Amino acid sequence: MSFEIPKIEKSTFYLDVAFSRARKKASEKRSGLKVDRLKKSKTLEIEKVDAINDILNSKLAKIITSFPNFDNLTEFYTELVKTVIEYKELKKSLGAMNWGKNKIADFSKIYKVKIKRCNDLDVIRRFGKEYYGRISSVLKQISKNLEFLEESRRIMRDFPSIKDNLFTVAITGFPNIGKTTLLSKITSSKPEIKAYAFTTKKLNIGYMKKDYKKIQFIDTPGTLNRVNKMNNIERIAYLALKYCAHMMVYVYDLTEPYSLKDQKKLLKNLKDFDKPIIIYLSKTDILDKKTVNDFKKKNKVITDIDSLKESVLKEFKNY
Ligand SMILES: Nc1nc2c(ncn2[C@@H]2O[C@H](COP(=O)(O)OP(=O)(O)OP(=O)(O)O)[C@@H](O)[C@H]2O)c(=O)[nH]1
Ligand SMILES: [Mg+2]
Repeated sequence: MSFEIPKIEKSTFYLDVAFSRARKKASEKRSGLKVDRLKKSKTLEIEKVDAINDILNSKLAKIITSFPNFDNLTEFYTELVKTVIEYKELKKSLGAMNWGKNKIADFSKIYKVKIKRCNDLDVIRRFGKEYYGRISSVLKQISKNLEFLEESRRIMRDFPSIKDNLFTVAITGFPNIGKTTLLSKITSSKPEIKAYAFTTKKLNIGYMKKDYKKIQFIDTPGTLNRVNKMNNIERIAYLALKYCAHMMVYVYDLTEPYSLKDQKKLLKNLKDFDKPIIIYLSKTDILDKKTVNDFKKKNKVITDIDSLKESVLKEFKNY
C-alpha cells in the first residue's frame, strides 16, 4: 500500500492555470477565424468556457482519484487514517472536490447556452466576465478543502508501506538502543542510524528472505510507554504492533541511560498485545562479559544475530 499522492495546490493556482490556458487557446484560434466580429466573439468565448471547464474538471478529478479508496483499506490503514487525520473532514473535503466539479460543469453549460443565444457583443463579453466570476467563486468555496487535502497528503506521505500478507516482526524497545541497527543487520534495509535518540521518525521496514518466503520486519520508534501522550509516529507504531505484527523482538540495552526497571516495565506493557516476544540484548560488544552473562542467567535473552534469526524462523514455522 502506497500513499504517494501528488501535491495539491492552492485554489488560485488552479484558477490561474485554467484562465491562462483558456486565453492561450482562444488567441491561437483567433487568427484563423474568418467570420464576422459577433460570430468570432461567440466562438472564442465558448472556446474559453470549454477550456476552463476541461482543465478544472480534470484537475479536480485527479485529486479525488489520487486518494485511496477509504472503504477498501486494511484494518491497519483504516485505523491509521482515522487516528492521525480528521477523517470526517477528509471525506468532506473530497466531497467538496466533487461538488466543485459539478458546479463548474453546470455553470459552463449555462453560460455556453447564454453566449450562443446572444447577439450583442457587449452582452457576450459581460457573460464571459460573469462566468469567470462564478468559477472563481466556486474555487474560493473549496479553497479550505484543498488546503486540508494538502495537509492530509503530507501526513499520509509518511505512512509506512506495510504488506498485509507477510509474517511480520516488530522490533521494539526504548529510543537509541539499537533497533534500527538491528533491522539493518537482519534485513537488506539501509535506514538512517544516528548516535542520538529518536532518529527514527517514520517506521523503517525491511525484509528477510527464507527460501522463497519473505518475513517483514518493522522498526517501531518511540517508547510506546505513554499511551495517552503519543505523538503521530508513536500512534502509527502502536497501530502497526496491534494490527500488523505477528510477533515482537524486544531490545534491551544495558549501556544506555534508561534504567533496567523502565525497560522491564515497557516490556511488561508490550505483553498486553498478547503476541510472542523474543528478547534481544544489544551492544554486547561494548559490555563486559560478566554483565552479559549475569543478565543471561536472569533473563531468557538472545545476544547474537544468528540465534535471533533462528528464533524468528521458529515462530514463523508455527504461524
Ligand atoms: N557498539 C554498538 N553500538 C550500537 C549497536 N547497535 C546500535 N548501536 C549504536 O547506538 C546508536 C543508536 O542506534 P539506532 O540503531 O539508531 O537505535 P534506535 O533504537 O533505532 O534509535 P531511535 O530510532 O532513535 O529510537 C547508534 O549510534 C548506533 O551506532 C551495537 O550493537 N553495538
Ligand atoms: Mg531507530
